[in-house]
Order: sequence, then structure tokens, then C-alpha cells
Amino acid sequence: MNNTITIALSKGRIFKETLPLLEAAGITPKDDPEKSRKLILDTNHDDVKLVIIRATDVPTYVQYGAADIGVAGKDVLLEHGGEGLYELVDLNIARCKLMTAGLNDFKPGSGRLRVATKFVNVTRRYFAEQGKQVEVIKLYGSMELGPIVGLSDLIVDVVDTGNTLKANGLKPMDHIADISSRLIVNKASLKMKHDRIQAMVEQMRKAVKV
Ligand code: PRT
Ligand code: MG
Repeated sequence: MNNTITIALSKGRIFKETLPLLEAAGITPKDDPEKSRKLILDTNHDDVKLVIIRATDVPTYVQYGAADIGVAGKDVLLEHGGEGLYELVDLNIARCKLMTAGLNDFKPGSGRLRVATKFVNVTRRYFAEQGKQVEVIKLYGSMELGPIVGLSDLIVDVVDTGNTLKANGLKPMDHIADISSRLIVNKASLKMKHDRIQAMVEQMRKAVKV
């Protein structure tokens, strides 16, 4: 563990919506990840770096201390399990809902349902709590296709406007969880770099829009 504070972020909505919060903590990236091919971005502080990675990889980097801090969706955190990290602040950004969805004319049959999702752990847990035996099929994206091509009866995915479901002839069904992005911190980093991380966390917390 060195003296640098490394912050893990994903491109797209999380990066965009985290920027103002980083600014509130006095941190300005020197590059735009949408334009640069760099995976590590320098900031206005020599000892603060950003690593730009896939959204689902953020908790893993923070868990193993490859990043000290990260911003990850609660969906991704529920799926990861949260081992080795603290979830310190609800940043109230990238809000959406984790839901089940099926074809507009979906009717539950008598057999065991097939559910396509990238959230296999969350999905198994959810249906187990409902007392329903389902077969979970792991996909890495475009879950909406599952029911259309007969791969699955249902999907579990995050829904914002619902437009993607609608455009594909699907309807939102059960609400599993409200989702927003969280500031996460590696447990050892919080001890070792306590004052600097704590200051950063508090400045970001104060800048959260409720
Ligand atoms: O894109 P990639 O495969 O790398 O990963 P990702 O899709 O997990 O990353 P990203 O950057 O798209 O999303 C990061 C986080 O943003 C997610 O983990 C969620 O917590 C949050 N978020 C908020 C969303 C959405 N809103 C959202 N609408 N993540 C994904 N979507 C997708 C959804 O999967 C579906 O395909 O947008 C589509 C639905 O949007 P509506 O508005 O049509 O309902
Ligand atoms: Mg995406």
C-alpha cells in the first residue's frame, strides 16, 4: 500500500454524475475518460488517481485494495456481496430500480421458471425468498432478448424510464430494490489512510443532492 489514493470509477453515467462530487472534494481529473484511452487518469492532486474500469469490476478492485475508494451501483454491490469494503455514502446518483420483467402477455405456467440476468446471486436470493424455484441463466447484457427468443420466461435487470422494456414488448413486474450509487472504501485503506479518506468522504457526503 502506497501513499496514493486511487479511486475506481466506471465510464458513462457514474463518471458523469460523480464528477461534481469529486469537484466538491477538490478533485479534478486531467482527462476525460470518454475521449482518452488511458485507464489511469491523473488529477489536480499528484497523490490522487482515478482508475476507469467496468462497473461490475469496481467492488472487486476496492475489495482487494487495488483501489482505495470506488463508486458502484447498489445493484452491483448486492451482486458482489460487499466483502472487504465499507459502503459509506449513498451518493443518490444513477438511480434506477432492480426489477423482474417478462413479455407483455406473460402468464406464469406450472413448470419451473427460467430467469435470464447478469445478477445471478441477487436473482437466486430473491426467488428463494419468494419460495419459488427458478432456473437462473447468466447473461452479460441485452437481457431483454431472453423472453423474446424463448431463452427465458423472465429477466431481472435495472429499469429507469422503462423505455427499453417497452420497446421490446416487455413489462416491468416485481420491484426487487431501489438502486443508487454508493461510495465504497477498502477496509484496510480506511485504517491506513484514514484522515485523507475521511476528509474526502465527508466533502462528497456534503455535496450529495437529496
Ligand atoms: O455498460 P456495462 O456493461 O459496462 O456495465 P453497466 O451497464 O453495469 O454500466 P453502466 O455504466 O451502464 O451502469 C452503471 C450503473 O448505473 C448500474 O450499475 C446501475 O446502478 C446504474 N443505472 C441507472 C443503470 C441504469 N440507470 C440503466 N437504465 N444501469 C443500466 N441501465 C440500463 C439497463 O440495463 C437497461 O438496458 O439501461 C436500460 C434501461 O433503461 P430505461 O431508461 O430504458 O429503463
Ligand atoms: Mg450499460
